[in-house]
Amino acid sequence: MELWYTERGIVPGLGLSVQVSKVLHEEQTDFQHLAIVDTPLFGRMLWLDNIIMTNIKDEFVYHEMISHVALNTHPNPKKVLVIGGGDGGVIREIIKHPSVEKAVLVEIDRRVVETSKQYLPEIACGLEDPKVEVLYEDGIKYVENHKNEFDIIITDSTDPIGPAVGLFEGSFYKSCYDALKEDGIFVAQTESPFYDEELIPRVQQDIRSLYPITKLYLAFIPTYPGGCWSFSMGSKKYDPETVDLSQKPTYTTRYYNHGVHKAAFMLPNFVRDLINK
Ligand code: AAT
Repeated sequence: MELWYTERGIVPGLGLSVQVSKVLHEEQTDFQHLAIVDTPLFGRMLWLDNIIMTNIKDEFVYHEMISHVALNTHPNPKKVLVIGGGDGGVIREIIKHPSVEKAVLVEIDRRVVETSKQYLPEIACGLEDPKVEVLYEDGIKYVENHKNEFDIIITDSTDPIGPAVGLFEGSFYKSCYDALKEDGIFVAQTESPFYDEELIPRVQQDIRSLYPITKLYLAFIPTYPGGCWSFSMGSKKYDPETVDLSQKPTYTTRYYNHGVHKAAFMLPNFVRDLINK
């Protein structure tokens, strides 16, 4: 008998099914349902509340693109904050940058970090680095209590349901703005431009009301609905499209390079229309 897991719910009317060869772990944490499964197509996968979070096969695209675009736009990022991202993939990319002295991960659900370390060491490997501090609390509260501290803030959050709803609200974006230094950069994963026509314009407007430079960029992520995924950026000083990347190394990346950095901001017309709404 074949076992299939289906992601459904974030896009009404759409199901995304993956064949599962083995269920390694399932539990109800204090915040969400967590599953680790092996699959023939994507290798090991992390699911939260029946939604695909990450997997061995395509995780590099998301984790590189949410991290390196901002880290290579800022001339000297030293202190970086990640909200969510308990699997550790974003942290692994951030600490590739030699300028980074400290990376703080604020994850609401301790069990995501613990199970990722146990079952997904390829992704979680950076979490033990001495530059990394892992805190278990609500990212919304954390940013409210920090001012003028970070060069970069990255929101690697679940979809806007459950504990992540507040991570897509104007008051959270304002707190992040205040937690950034005077030349800081904010990046968030902001869902599918094809399926989430309501969220992206709203987030763009919120960011535009705070930052002089507001951008949307895209990457191709096979296991997220639609395959085309968006990231929203607010920058106080540095423009990611005009930044000179020629002196920046590309580190050991499989998706990100300087051409992709610039190309990611070239938006199809239907996406341009969304951000100008
Ligand atoms: N690296 C890709 C994985 C994720 S998981 C996002 C994480 O955000 C989860 O571990 C969840 O527990 C955490 N989270 C949710 N709300 C909060 C909060 N308020 N404070 C801190 N952490 C939070 C992203 C997957 C994207 C899926 C797209 N379909």
